[in-house]
Amino acid sequence: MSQDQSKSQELAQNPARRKFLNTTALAGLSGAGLAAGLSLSPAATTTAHAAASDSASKVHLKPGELDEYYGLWSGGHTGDFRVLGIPSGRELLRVPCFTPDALIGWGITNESKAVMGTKPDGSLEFTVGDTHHTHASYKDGNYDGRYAWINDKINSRIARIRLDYFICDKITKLPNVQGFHGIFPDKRDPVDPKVNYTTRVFCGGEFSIPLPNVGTEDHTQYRSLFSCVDAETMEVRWQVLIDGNCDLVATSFDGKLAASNQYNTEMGARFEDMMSAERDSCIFFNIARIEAAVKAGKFKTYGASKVPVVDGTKASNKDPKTALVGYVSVPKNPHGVNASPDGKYFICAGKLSPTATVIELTKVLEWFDGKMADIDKAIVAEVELGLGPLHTAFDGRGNAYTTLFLDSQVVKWNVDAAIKFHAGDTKSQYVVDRLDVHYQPGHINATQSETMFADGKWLAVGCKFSKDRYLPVGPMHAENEQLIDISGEKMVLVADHPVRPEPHDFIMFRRELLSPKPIYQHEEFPLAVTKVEDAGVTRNGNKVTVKMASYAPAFEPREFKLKVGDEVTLILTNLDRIEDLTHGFALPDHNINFIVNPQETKSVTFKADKPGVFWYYCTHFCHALHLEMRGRMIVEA
Ligand code: CUK
Ligand code: CUA
Ligand code: CA
Repeated sequence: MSQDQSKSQELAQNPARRKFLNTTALAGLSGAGLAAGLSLSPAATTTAHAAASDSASKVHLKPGELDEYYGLWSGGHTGDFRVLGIPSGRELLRVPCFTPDALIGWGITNESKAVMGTKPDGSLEFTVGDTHHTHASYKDGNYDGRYAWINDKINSRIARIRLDYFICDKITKLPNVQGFHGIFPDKRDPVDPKVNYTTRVFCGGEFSIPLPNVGTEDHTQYRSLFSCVDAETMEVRWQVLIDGNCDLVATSFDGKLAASNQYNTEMGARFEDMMSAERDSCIFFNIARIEAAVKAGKFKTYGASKVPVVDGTKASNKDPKTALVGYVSVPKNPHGVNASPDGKYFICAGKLSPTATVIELTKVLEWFDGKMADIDKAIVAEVELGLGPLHTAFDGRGNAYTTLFLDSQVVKWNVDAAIKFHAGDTKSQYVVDRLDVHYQPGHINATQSETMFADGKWLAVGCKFSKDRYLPVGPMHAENEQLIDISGEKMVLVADHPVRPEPHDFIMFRRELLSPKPIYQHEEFPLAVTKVEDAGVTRNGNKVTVKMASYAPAFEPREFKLKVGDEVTLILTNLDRIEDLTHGFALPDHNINFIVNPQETKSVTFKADKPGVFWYYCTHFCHALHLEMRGRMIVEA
């Protein structure tokens, strides 16, 4: 064990040190220390290297071998959604949603612009995004392969990714909120036992704003809302006005509760104010009661939004028997909240407190039933783990794995042992293992961790700093996604995977849970050009429609004529039926580039604003005559 490790172990096991970060945090934050905390321990690096050799062969896939798990990753402020194979860590796909993408023509084709949202002049409303959390739809406590959702923190949008085609099909902007951060689908309906799958997605609003947002300076008037989006229609069903703010979100397996950690119960506008209280909250939403209140008309609306907003403030929810929400006290500026796969607990990571708080869900429900007067009695453990706990994953064998941002460690701890320790059994050794990671970890997840089928095989850790782990490429460093074998008692670091900055959250699940389609169906596309004979040009005044087909190695029509000033809508269907046979369509000097996958149809609309010959060509190497796959757009003056 390295010196660092034994020091943290001692800190973790010594209750007398419990509040030590609370008193030092302010001093640390104002200096450079806590912000990055980048002390590097050479001893720790050696330990990791030695242990890695045994498990390394499990990660190395032979050529042609497939990964056992899909990983769905957020892209952070690149605004995208990524698909990785695990355990290899290979990036397989990026799915654009909030930001344009030149490969597939996202933000260029009419169909993608309709999903992204446009201004009256037809240009995109937003071209930036900041994705943090991605989660997939559930059925019977496991992923069902229908959808994933991802948040855009900048513009408070939620995107849905269809997992049959791995494309974004809907984006919704949440009204009345700013800084939409945490997101989590429900896992079944709280009332209807037949609805054993996801029908809602919950969204936490992190920043508080005036309602309506009229630019008031007095921040004590600002409010945050918790939102519920319909998983199918993607419309916002309802919102809850709360005290404080929302950070991350978790949901119970019985569908009854959703929760969000709150770091700013102080409602401060500056960080000093946001960390002035010793405790903040984890806020619990009683989904059935909220929906009954909406049905009964007990709501308000704000501004232009028609979304019903119910009152979840403390003042209006004093009686547990009618309360829509309950506030459980949690120390201090908590960050991640995660649901244990046995369905019993939510675990809040303390961030500025070196603790994790374990909240028992049946006790929260007892409070809502009026059987327990003090909701804080739902806390069954509050144990020290180390410095800067952020997020927690599970192995399905009763252990939790929490990232310690400041300690640059992952700590493996046993939930039952922690509960015993909290109950007074000071001999209960809840810390099972510690592992140094490289460096400053944020999100963590284990294979199948957030399902009832957590399998305890792999743990991935999203390290925010990679420092010396890769060839230097200038001032910006790759981030370091580390893979850890958790099949044994001890954690074993097996691999570093560089990723483009900066992913936050991710999930990993068994590949059998997905069955993506190899080619598109024509029925998906109302504009499809279903056979070569349907290709051609029609004109209505200066509005021209070009119906085009691609089949290797040609486009049909091979050429078409326009007049300067024509407004052209070009519809392209890829008639090839061979899996993986993609064609591209690029048009010089008109800002047009997109691809069509087998049997897919896309369209673009543009102005023929200059005379000339413009060779449209296939960008995607498809055939021995790929370079010859081109045609002429002839624009006459
Ligand atoms: S937040 Cu990034 S490390 Cu947006 Cu999930 Cu915790
Ligand atoms: Cu079609 Cu290259
Ligand atoms: Ca706080």
